[in-house]
Amino acid sequence: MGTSVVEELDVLVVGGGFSGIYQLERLRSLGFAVKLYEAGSDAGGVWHWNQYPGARVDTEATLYQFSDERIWREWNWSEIFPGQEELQAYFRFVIDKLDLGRDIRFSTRVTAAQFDEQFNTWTVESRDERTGETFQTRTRFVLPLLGTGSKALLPNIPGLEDFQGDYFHTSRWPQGYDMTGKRVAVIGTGASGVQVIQSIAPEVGHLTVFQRTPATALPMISRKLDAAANDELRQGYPELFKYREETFGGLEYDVIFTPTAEISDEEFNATLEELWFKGGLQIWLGGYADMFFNAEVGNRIYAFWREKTLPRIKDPDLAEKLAPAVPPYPFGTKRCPLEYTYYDAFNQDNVELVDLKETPIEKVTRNGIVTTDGREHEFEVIVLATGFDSFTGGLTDIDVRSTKGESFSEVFRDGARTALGRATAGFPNMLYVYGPQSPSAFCNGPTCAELEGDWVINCLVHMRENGLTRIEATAEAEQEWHDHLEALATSTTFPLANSWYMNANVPGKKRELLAYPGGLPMYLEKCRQSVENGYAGFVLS
Ligand code: N01
Repeated sequence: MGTSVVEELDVLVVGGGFSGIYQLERLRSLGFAVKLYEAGSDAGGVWHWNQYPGARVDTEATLYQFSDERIWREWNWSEIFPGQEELQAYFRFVIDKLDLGRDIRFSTRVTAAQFDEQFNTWTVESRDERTGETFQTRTRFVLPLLGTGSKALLPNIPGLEDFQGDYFHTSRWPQGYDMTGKRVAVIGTGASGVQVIQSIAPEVGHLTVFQRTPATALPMISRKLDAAANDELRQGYPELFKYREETFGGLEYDVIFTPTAEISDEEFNATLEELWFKGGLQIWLGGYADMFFNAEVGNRIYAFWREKTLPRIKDPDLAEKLAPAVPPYPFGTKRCPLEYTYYDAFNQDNVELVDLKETPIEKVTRNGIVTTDGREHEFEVIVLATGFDSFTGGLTDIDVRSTKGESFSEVFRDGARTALGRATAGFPNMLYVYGPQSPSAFCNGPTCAELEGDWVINCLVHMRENGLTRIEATAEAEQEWHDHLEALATSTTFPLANSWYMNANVPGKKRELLAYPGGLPMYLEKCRQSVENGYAGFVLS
């Protein structure tokens, strides 16, 4: 770290998604010297990075927004599941309305950070992505608010770099890239892949989808919202913002706790039917909670899903690949993508499916992809919808050193370590929101950005009021939190699937559930208890 210090701060917020913007606004209004650095060139966090065709939020806009009345009083949504452009426009509106732009540095990537034990400050090194220049920031606190999807996961396929056509990850989509008439491959059928596939299928010349595990995609069922509909929704917002705290996923609906063993098949199916037609993620995060604890229940829901899905796919062989008779995993243990025309797209003559369970990819050549049956599939474009090194990838990407000189990769060697999902021992004055071992992937982003975020804000105010300059998680609290999560996780069906929730998507990464599976109310209660017990789990000095 040789460059000069250009900024002295109380708090450096890293990342311009919901969590970062919330912290910036609240901390600044409380008189902290705070700035936000964002590697992207524009607002929105994931909504800046994920500009692939068809990118669209899959929780309802009613709660996929800030609870700040100055914003929702004026902002009108055009539909209940808005698209990427609208979400990015929303972020720009928020930044302008709250005059946050003067404290945000876009195109600024934090690359390294070192803690100074003498002054209890971090020295952070950043790079201007446009000029390549580096500079340092000295700050009391660092909040790396990097979400779960900031580090793209590129598949380790031999020959990929030799491919003569274009290839890119869904979260690095070249702006305005024209696919018309091209021969395109999409690898991956998670939430991103499903959205890309259904969007580009009508315009590309030929599309080959490489599927490793079938998705259990659900109908999105959006609806347009005019001014009157927005006015009507606004009336309910204050109550919704309160209600979200009581729900498992921080949403406007909650899971159903009625034990499925106590209800008839008719009632079970009638409820599923109702949830299905409500659309979105309701059958999952608003469905029977039993599915998360009993694979049999998950399989019954899978059977319902399959019955709904099969009639959409004309070719029976293809139908069996996309919606197999034997559930590939208990329903609910992998994220359900939302779709409009995903399954219909496979009825088009120009769309083909390669089942990687039958014929895995062997290599990429200059011209395309070779599968183990010896076939070379020729392409002009390869889309990598292969997901993210979630939960910890954003942190391990930065060369942060603990007080013992260890990097995050070293500290997380045998699994992620945090107290309350809030901080890691050895990294004082570094606090997370929506990070590893918090509800994150199971919680609506804006909900957790605010409710978890309040813990951080209150803590920093408490420290300022009491003349405290250092907070650090204890190793004992980390162990306790780890054991608590593990006990919860082993009681659920999540470990039965190879999902990104389990880290199973990243070769060599410890297999463990890093999203808190106890639901938001239980998590918030743990956070409250920590505060009431004098920030139990943390040493403040
Ligand atoms: O990533 P994923 P995503 N060879 O990890 C496959 C959020 N999100 O970007 O299932 C071949 O879910 C992999 O196969 P498998 C949302 O939380 C939200 O789609 O591991 N295939 C899988 O099919 C979501 O859950 C929204 O066997 C490989 C796919 O690639 C999260 O982001 C929209 C492979 C990756 O799916 C991540 O979604 C989009 C390989 N080497 C995303 N490696 C909305 O709000 C991976 N795959 C709308």
